[in-house]
Amino acid sequence: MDMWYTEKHSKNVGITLRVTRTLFSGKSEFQQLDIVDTPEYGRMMLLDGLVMCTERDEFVYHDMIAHPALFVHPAPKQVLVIGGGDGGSIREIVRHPEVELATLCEIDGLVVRKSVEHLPTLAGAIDGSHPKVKLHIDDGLAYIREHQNAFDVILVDSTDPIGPAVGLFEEDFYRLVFGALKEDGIMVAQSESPFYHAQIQRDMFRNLRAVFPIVEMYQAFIPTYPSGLWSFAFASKKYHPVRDFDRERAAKRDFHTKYYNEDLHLGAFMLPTFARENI
Ligand code: AG3
Repeated sequence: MDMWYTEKHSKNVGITLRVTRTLFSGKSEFQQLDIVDTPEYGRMMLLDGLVMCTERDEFVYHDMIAHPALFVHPAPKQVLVIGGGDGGSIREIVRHPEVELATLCEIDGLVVRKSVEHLPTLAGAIDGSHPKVKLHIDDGLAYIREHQNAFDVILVDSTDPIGPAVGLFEEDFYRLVFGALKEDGIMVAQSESPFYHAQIQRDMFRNLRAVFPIVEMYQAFIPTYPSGLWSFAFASKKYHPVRDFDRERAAKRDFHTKYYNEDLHLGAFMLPTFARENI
């Protein structure tokens, strides 16, 4: 049988992938979770029908959500990920030798369990065995309310602002993140597609600017996400992502990154005009 899955990106456009096998399909108390195998992109995770990651292109997203902030902050010791239950962000964070503890706060325990079972290349660091990783199955808002002034870097690895992630795009949440960061802390949040999600970006960056003194957007090319042009918000108390970037330190990193490098770090903050105008 010929099986294909389509995620609609707008009323009239979508992405369609051939699917060979369903590894898991089920509903948690928060959302529908599906993990399927595809010949072109390897295993793929969907939440409520939206592509979260594929084995073939997740390196772009996870390099880019993690490394820019971790190479700008001079001493990222305590790092928190909100969301990111597939483990890809944590996998990249623990490669930084300065990191002492990487905490994952994911609302949906099913996502973590099924990622460990079916997405081992992503979830290897969240299977409970990594000495630098702590797992909390909890609501991100509740967690940071209890952990103020605790983190050097916070990554918000959320879904689109529908379902359980709505609150992660609001000003009240950014105020809590600001408080959960130490006095020179940095937050990075995935910030949707500049091509398809202009209004979400406008609202999100307005909310961020109401809280953080430094707010910039950067981009990455992610083939399986709407339009392929994806973005991240860099919100910071002290360090600017370009002016305070230590190019030498990034160039001397002792681990391989398939997407991120010290030149791309700077290039990613250079935006096309239409994207700049969204924020
Ligand atoms: N989080 C960002 C997913 C947004 C994709 N949106 C979509 N397909 N409509 C991905 C989680 C990876 N750790």
